[in-house]
Amino acid sequence: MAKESLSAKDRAWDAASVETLLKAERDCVDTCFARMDTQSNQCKFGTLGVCCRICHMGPCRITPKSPKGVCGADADTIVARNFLREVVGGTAAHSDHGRHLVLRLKKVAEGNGGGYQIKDEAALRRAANDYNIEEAGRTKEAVAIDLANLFIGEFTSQEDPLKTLSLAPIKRQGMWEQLNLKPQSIDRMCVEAMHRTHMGVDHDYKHILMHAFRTSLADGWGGSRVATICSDILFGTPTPIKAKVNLGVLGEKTVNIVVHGHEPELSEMLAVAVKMPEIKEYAKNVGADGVTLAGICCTANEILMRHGIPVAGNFLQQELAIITGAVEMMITDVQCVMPSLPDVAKSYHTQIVTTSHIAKMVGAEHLGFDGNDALTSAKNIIRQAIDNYKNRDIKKMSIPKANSPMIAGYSVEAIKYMLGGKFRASFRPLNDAIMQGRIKGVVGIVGCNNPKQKMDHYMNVLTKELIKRDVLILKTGCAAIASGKEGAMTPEAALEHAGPGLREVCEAVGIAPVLHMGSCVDNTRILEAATEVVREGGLGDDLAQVPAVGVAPEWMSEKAVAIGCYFVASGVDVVLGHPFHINGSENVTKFLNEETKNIFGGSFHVAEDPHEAVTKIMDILNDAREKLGINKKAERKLLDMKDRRELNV
Ligand code: SF4
Ligand code: MSK
Repeated sequence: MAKESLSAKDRAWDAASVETLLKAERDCVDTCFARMDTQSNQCKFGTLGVCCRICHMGPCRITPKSPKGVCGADADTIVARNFLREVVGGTAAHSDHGRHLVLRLKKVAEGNGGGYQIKDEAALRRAANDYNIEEAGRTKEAVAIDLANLFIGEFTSQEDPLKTLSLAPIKRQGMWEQLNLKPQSIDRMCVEAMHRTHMGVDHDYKHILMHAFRTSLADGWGGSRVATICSDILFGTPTPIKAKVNLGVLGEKTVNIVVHGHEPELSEMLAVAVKMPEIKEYAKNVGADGVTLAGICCTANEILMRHGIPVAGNFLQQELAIITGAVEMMITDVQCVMPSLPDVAKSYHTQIVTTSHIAKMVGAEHLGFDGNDALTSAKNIIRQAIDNYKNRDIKKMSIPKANSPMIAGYSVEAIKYMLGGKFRASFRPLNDAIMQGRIKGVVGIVGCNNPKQKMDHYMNVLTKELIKRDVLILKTGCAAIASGKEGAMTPEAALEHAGPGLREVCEAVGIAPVLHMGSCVDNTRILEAATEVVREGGLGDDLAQVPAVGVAPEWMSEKAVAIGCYFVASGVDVVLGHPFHINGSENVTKFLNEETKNIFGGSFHVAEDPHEAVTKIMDILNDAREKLGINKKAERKLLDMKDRRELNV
């Protein structure tokens, strides 16, 4: 029997979404929230992870009465195999995104960039140095070709371990070596994982799960990291930038184009094209005041971070954006795009457009994006959207007012600069603040939202409670957008909500207590920041020692599973707002939620209530502080001459 329908207020946290959900009901439009009700009796075998359809003697389902599949596989093997396949899905998605950018970088360096350029030469030279590529005295193109070739090797190498692993703290690299956990290459890890999980290959659940961690490292210290590096080189390393977020960013009298997905190549060009006089003129000719380009999900985050393009919403708002009746075109690329969009759009005038050769939808128009002539492609797509403005039905239009200001653009470089200025850019002030107890630790809150939970509620309650307790928050993906909507991403928010220590630091540096670090692949920026903290000194020599925790409160995607695994394999504890599909195996659950702590220094934890998560997180941070011997608030004392003489320095 379907669950009783929830009210709009029970489904969503922010006013704009509640308002638009009510409009969806009035317009009789089906959304993922309503479909969640019809799916409320979700398969318990799937939930427990004990359904196996890997071979055609099955599908087999494990129950107390039938504890083994036809081949003899037990719950441990089946649950572990299903888990590994999820990690492969996430790793493949992030890494294929990275691959596209590597190939683009190579083309640009070879002079066939299709309108793209090396926008951030400093980022290129920094990366070259990180990988020991000679750069002094060489042209940027020559350096970029070497870097792109090295990155291609990260996907294809057969024997050598990933070179990107060398960006991790030395101690962690040694641990991976000892555990035989260094991935040979991204593609090999994914292929090997699919082989291992084929019928009749790897049956030892721990052995399978260790490969899940190895595969995830090929994501976090491979494909995702490479994606972020290439994006920074091609499109610029983000610096703090102001923008607005929520459905209220859509214009009443402008042509509204919403980009949605993950890859930044097309959206970067759209961001350039909408500013061109010929496009503005074209929009005027159809009676519009101009073009509003806005984003959903991580394509939004990419162009937000570099151009300050407004964000219309996060994952669960993709259908709602169309339901405003004000969107002329939604341009999708890859990942997190609901196949329901063309159906929703049938009730309005919105054109749904797919652009990636790997992602099409029945009911959507495919306008293949030609990366080799990107600006022309971008302009053609925008013109088609403008042509659709005449079909907007004002009677069906209702744009919520709600939108909030936010500051985004916190790359690691930008944070260093904020902390130390141009000449002394470093993480030292952050390390000092953590050591002195003004900041208790750093928590990365990442991932999606999910109609199983009230949208954004857990993320925002958790964020508020943690900043109150002097915890600095780093955010990416849809979690970052949730905080933006909540108004937590402005320096003023620090004054209002942060604890006294965190407030003091935020005021001195001029940052918000919640920092937007980018898209889902940019979770690697969080690891990069944690690595900088280790390098700076005073907080241990490995990521596992830093008072830091990762949280995925409302996650839904396989990418989140891969991200969680590479955080844990890097030594960082990860709190999940709802469990993986693993509870059908006590052994797998115990391994992931307990035993990994002894192997990596970090493990998974589940807290279905945000307040329970706060307690868990503070315990983990305090435990780390205790072990470092910094768990007392040091009094800051101004030294007089006598004190200085006694210090004998
Ligand atoms: Fe069943 Fe084994 Fe085939 Fe899975 S691999 S479907 S458990 S017979
Ligand atoms: S977009 S993976 S819903 S965070 Fe990166 Fe949001 Fe999750 Fe997609």
